[in-house]
Amino acid sequence: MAASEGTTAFRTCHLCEATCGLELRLEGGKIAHVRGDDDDVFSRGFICPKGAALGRLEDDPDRVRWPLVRRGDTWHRVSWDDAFAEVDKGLSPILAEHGRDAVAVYLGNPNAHNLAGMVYGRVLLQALGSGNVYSASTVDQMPKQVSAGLMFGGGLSIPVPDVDRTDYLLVLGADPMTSNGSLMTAPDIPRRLRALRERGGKLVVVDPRRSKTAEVADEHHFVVPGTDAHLLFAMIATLFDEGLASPGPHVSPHLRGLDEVRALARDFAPEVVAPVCGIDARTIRRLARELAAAPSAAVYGRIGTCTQEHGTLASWLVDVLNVLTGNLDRPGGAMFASPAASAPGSAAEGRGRGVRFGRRKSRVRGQPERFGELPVVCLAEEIETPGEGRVRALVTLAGNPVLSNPDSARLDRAIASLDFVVSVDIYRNETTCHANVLLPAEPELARGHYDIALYSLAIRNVANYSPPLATLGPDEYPEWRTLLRLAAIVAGQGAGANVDVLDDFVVATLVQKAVSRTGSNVEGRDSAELLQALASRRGPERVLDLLLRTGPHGDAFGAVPDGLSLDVLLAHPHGIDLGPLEPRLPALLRTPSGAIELAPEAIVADVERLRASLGRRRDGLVLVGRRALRSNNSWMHNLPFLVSGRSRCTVHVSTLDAARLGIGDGQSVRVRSRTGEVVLNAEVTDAVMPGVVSIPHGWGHDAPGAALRVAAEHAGVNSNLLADTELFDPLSGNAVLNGIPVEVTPLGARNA
Ligand SMILES: Nc1nc2c(c(=O)[nH]1)N[C@H]1C(S)=C(S)[C@@H](COP(=O)(O)OP(=O)(O)OC[C@H]3O[C@@H](n4cnc5c(=O)[nH]c(N)nc54)[C@H](O)[C@@H]3O)O[C@H]1N2
Ligand SMILES: Nc1nc2c(c(=O)[nH]1)N[C@H]1C(S)=C(S)[C@@H](COP(=O)(O)OP(=O)(O)OC[C@H]3O[C@@H](n4cnc5c(=O)[nH]c(N)nc54)[C@H](O)[C@@H]3O)O[C@H]1N2
Ligand code: SF4
Ligand SMILES: [Mo]
Repeated sequence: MAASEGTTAFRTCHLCEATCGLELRLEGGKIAHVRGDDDDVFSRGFICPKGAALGRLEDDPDRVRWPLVRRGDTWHRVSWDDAFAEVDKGLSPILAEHGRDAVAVYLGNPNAHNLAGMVYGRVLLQALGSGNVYSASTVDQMPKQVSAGLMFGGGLSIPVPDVDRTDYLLVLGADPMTSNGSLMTAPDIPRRLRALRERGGKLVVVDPRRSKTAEVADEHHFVVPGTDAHLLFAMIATLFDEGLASPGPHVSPHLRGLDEVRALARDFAPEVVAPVCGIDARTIRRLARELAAAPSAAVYGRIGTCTQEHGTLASWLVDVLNVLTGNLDRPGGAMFASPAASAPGSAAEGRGRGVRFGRRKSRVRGQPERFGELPVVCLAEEIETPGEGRVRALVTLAGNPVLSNPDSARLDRAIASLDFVVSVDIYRNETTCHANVLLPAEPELARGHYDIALYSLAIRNVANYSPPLATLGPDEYPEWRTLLRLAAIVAGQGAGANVDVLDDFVVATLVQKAVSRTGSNVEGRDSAELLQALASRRGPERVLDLLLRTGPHGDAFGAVPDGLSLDVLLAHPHGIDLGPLEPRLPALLRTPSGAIELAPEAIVADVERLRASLGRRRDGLVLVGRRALRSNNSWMHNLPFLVSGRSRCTVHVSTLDAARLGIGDGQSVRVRSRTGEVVLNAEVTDAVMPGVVSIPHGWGHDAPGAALRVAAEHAGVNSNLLADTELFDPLSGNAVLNGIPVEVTPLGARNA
């Protein structure tokens, strides 16, 4: 249903994980005004400045509107057919001569917010068959995926805090008041946190910065970056010491490894941990007791607990604490969503193959693959190091690794040295300026939207589909078709393959899987009948319809009369609320044992590293990040509406350190790490812990080849010049982006 002039339409915001409903005023095919949709079943009118900027993002004159081919430093507009022919010419000889691994792929964050990326990104990866798959996951949540995978058997079996019903929320390393939540889809976090406190609940934040979330909390504790695992272990030790560890009748029968955790925790007594993490032993004990005593409680960790040297251990201990306080999988605790669009249940409910890592290893460093991808800390060396299997070409899909990945100066040089780069992106930015061929996505309004990924991490079960509100212009080509054409090219079918045939094949394969899976709601059905029922659609919508209908709330193609389908969602433009989260154990488990693995072997083996760090005291400064409400990683800095005002790309220095180093507020300073240095202005503040400095990521928009006029005027510096590919969490391969040793020098000071 295309909207006509001067109409109101509703659409889920795709810009962050909160999935807010937007009410759009459309005029002349453009977004004239955006406000929060009061009737959205999930967000009830909430909106943030990014959502409000959706129209400006669509109309940004710097957005890439047609395919571009680069020859040297000049860019040429070409037709779509010529662009794909160019890709074929670039990639096919490399594949033929050097094999599949010679072409790497980097998937950026917006793929998780985009139907095309969710459905067809995987098809492209399969067609390519390269071992060199990288994504923003290893500068983000990989530690949580690894810990959840080992504990529950699935990399997306991640418990989310039941914010609306909990009595006690302990937040570590997350600032949802700014980020609007992550691995926790919960639109309007400000209201939800307010409601928590109004019903007598308590909010405690552990963060080396007094974040926006810390400001609205009952309690905030500074923590030394990278020591959350120590702190959590000490809380666990307290629970055991005081006889408070009590997983509850619902979870206890499905638990393995409790005694092992008890034994491991012995080395982490609060008194031992206190000087390491910077939180005194009495407070640690009290927090543990409060968690145990609360009628319901949830522990939640995010970027700060993931992108650090003990990321997997910290992510694991968050859920161990949820288990030990009886809060896993119960209302008000940490629960699992039941997403409407998901693959049908596996054969033996409550048991599975679990997760296995390291089926292949990176060529240079021998880093194991996890969930089919290698850590981005390995990407530059795989490009630079000569020999069999070297990466010679790169496909970037909605990613900006030159700003978002560690040691970015080196990565920038490495990408520039490649034989061929093709990028699918909406901007010519710091990364995509290296592309030989740059393929734009269609305008957001010209495509449908459904958050397949984010609803699997939502604090309520919700389903909301947004149909396209505009038709494609003559130069516009849908991203899903682009992904399939790239898949055809790397599969050796040439630039002119018939995408519709490929798409039919993709759907037929998925249908076949659904009907042959034991326990699915269409088990044993005739796949031709199902395909027929889906036949009125194609592309992502057809796949979505299938996932909805075979999902846990689905209509099973008629077998469940009130069940969901895409048609049902179309009749509900404000979404369908499927209710609060419900307990899902033990059916959700996919571990080989059929139990929750509280002490997985790989994780237990890494505890030794944590124990060894107990004696360590940092003397110098360490760098952490931060986000700002009006930013979205690296890519929304080209909208005046979002970047106006004071520069946000400053380094926060504590009052104590500033006095010691002779740094004044607003003074220019140099921040140096092992890998690089940046020069920027200091903000002297009590909101950051002594010993810690903070710089936001996603800035540094001064690349000569980029075409971001507004961002270039607000360039800032790239904090990832300071991040080090040698610093990573060994269990997940995730980069350490918080807790990087740095030196800070006021500029002009005589003694550096
Ligand atoms: N130091 C430090 N570094 C960090 C972080 C940190 O906290 N500190 N955070 C990390 C995290 S959590 C993440 S997720 C990563 C993000 O890392 P990346 O995903 O590599 O970077 P983004 O800045 O999200 O870039 C997204 C790209 O997608 C493009 N894009 C937007 N919409 C579309 C679309 O619809 N289609 C296509 N094809 N392209 C689109 C944008 O133009 C942009 O180029 O950064 C990480 N880097
Ligand atoms: N406005 C805005 N919203 C966003 C994004 C954005 O760029 N801007 N990015 C989106 C993306 S991709 C993601 S992944 C999410 C991230 O969502 P969040 O995790 O909520 O993001 P941050 O605001 O970076 O919060 C991380 C916090 O961890 C703290 N921290 C750093 N090191 C440590 C540590 O060692 N221990 C502890 N306990 N805390 C530490 C930092 O000070 C910071 O306050 O946000 C999403 N939403
Ligand atoms: S909070 Fe996220 S989903 Fe909601 S309007 Fe802002 S950017 Fe969009
Ligand atoms: Mo992220």
